[in-house]
Amino acid sequence: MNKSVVNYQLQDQLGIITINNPPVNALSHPVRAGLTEALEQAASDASSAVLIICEGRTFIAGADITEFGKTPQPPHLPDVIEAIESFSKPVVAALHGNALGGGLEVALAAHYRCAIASTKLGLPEVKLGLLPGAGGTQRLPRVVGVEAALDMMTSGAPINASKALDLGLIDKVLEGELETAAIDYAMALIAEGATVRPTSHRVAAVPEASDYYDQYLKKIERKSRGQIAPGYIVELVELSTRTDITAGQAVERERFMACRNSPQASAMQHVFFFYFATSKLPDIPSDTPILPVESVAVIGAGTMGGGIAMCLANAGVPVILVETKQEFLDRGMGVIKGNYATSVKRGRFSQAQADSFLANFSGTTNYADIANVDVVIEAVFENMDVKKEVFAKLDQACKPSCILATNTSYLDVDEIAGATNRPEQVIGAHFFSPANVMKLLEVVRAAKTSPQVVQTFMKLAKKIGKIAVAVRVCNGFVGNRMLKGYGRQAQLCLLEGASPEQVDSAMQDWGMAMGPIAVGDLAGLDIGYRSRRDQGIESRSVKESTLADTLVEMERLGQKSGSGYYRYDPETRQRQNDPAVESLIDEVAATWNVERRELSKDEIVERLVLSLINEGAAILQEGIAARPSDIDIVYLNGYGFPAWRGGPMFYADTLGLSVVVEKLQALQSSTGDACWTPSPLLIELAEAGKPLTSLN
Ligand code: 3H9
Repeated sequence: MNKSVVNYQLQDQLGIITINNPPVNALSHPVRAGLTEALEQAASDASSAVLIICEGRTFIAGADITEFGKTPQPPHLPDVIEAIESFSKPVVAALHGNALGGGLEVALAAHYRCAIASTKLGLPEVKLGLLPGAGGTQRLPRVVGVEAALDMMTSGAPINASKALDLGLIDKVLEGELETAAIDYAMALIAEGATVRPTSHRVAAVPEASDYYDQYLKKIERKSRGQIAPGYIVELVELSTRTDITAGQAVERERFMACRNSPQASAMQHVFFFYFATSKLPDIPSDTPILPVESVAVIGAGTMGGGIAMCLANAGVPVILVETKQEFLDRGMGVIKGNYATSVKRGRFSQAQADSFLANFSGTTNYADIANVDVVIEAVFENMDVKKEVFAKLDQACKPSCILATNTSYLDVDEIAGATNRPEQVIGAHFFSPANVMKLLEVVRAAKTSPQVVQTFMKLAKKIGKIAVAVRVCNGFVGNRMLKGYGRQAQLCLLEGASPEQVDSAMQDWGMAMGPIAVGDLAGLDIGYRSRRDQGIESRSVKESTLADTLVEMERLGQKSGSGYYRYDPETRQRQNDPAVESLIDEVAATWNVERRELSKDEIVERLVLSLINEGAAILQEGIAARPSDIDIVYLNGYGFPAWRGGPMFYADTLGLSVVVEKLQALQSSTGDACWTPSPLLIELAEAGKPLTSLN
């Protein structure tokens, strides 16, 4: 047996199998081999039961992603899992950290399961374009029932230990230190004379409604649009209720292989693999010392500031909220308290947790009170003069080692840093709204930001649960800069003949979470309107923003005012097409001498997606993003790009860069629009026959 990754010892009557395969005890080949050998040893010794437990920060977090795409070496995971389930003595799995994917499948084959309270349990394979391939689709419904199994597997979202206990996924929540509590539990089972309890012998109840599975597919239609794995999962769960595990697993294997060999799985695994790379910056050594962050001040208690403060407080970081007047502070705190109350009502947090988060808040209207904080995150109005004034004051008020971060979605962070005497301590932080929900964070490295400050902020971002992508300064950074061209094409498609509904459904059917026109209505059309005026662009002076300017001036601001590009039902908020907008589009098109015509779905998709790709390539060439995968991570986590297409840069490779260049050139010659000039990087790579992902 490979002693270093799997160890076996007999302690009293208990055989203890300990897995130690940092960082996340993934089921690499030596772990599978070690587990098999340990079971063989336990089969013939004096043990009465076996405990499977992990060292380090987590139980098994799944199959080993570094083995993806390689020829699997025996023993294969389904065989190891079968050996656990058919073991002649009771097997107990003790979980902590994350029991995910193959890890939870191992636990499902054990006869008894216990977990410490902070454990997360899940089958996230669907996020990798896969389905649980080691019996999970057949065992989970037998343990938790059809509905909960479907929810867990089609969403990929983990559940916590208390929910797992309610569902019967674990038998006990352990208190105290993991190993001691797990051994006590296993010894108690031995003392009770507990017997083996193979999961495969259990039967999942058949749902009463005859159209149950059709209804379920309908329910998940929007979230799983375009993906193949969720449909297979539903089919396999249904199978688990009417067949034995051997037959069920045979079909599971076939479906797993179909998923594994699909382009979707390659795309999603590409994203997954490079997701871990985003926190590693090519030019900053990973051992760069980081600065201590014991407390943070957030300037501005509005929607953004409040959301950012909640992320910090939830991660246990004391936060001082700073406002100009007590009444603004009170209002901000009121909203925060309301948000926590809603979360408690929805079961996201317990009252005790919410209370402990709230205890991390304090407030002030006096900058002198933040003299000793380690980090300040400014979240005031998006206006350069206001921000510069705040930064000059912060520079005076805060200790020299304090990091000063500005939350901005497009402003020049170098200019803001220039308002201080410590530009090396200034960094940008583009949070996405709502900040306490959205995971993406663009960390903007200004010209003089020190590596230590960048590293510290990236670590802080991870601590507060963000997916942080480091970017450089330019208007709109990565995400919004690319969005500008994408949004422009959407507007031009409207003028040239498409309706809002046609543009939105083309993009949604292609896989985007929402169409661009509906996103505009959701965000509020006044935001773009204000930003254009801030940039000195006169209302209705630009072809592609004339329609939006006109709508705002008609007080059609989007969902919040009940109408924008669409009308919204005041009760249901359901959107309806509005003939008045159709006529308005005709008028605007006539003003700009645009002849309206029929646009196909394909044309709409091609123009919008190609504009993302071309701008993304320009961003790479300018060094605004360090890697193509960073751009993909931004688009998947902040802009609703379909994960199964891998992100705009990965998708460009699947089209082939020479095809991309040809299409751009064709658009350029048919429209004469400079936006279609192919980025030199695309031409260079296409000529060399290399994909964008070769730059990762
Ligand atoms: C599966 O199981 C399929 C089966 O059904 C098929 C059966 C046939 N393997 O995120 P972190 C590394 S599919 C290898 O910063 P955290 C990661 O690269 C799999 N390595 O930590 C990083 O390395 P480094 C289903 C892995 O504490 C380090 O761990 N499983 C794996 O914030 C730390 O990562 C999943 O989808 C892996 N599977 O979060 C779980 N996972 O330090 C995926 C991580 O060198 N993993 N690493 O950069 C996660 O969600 C998070 O990593 C986890 C820990 C929540 C576990």
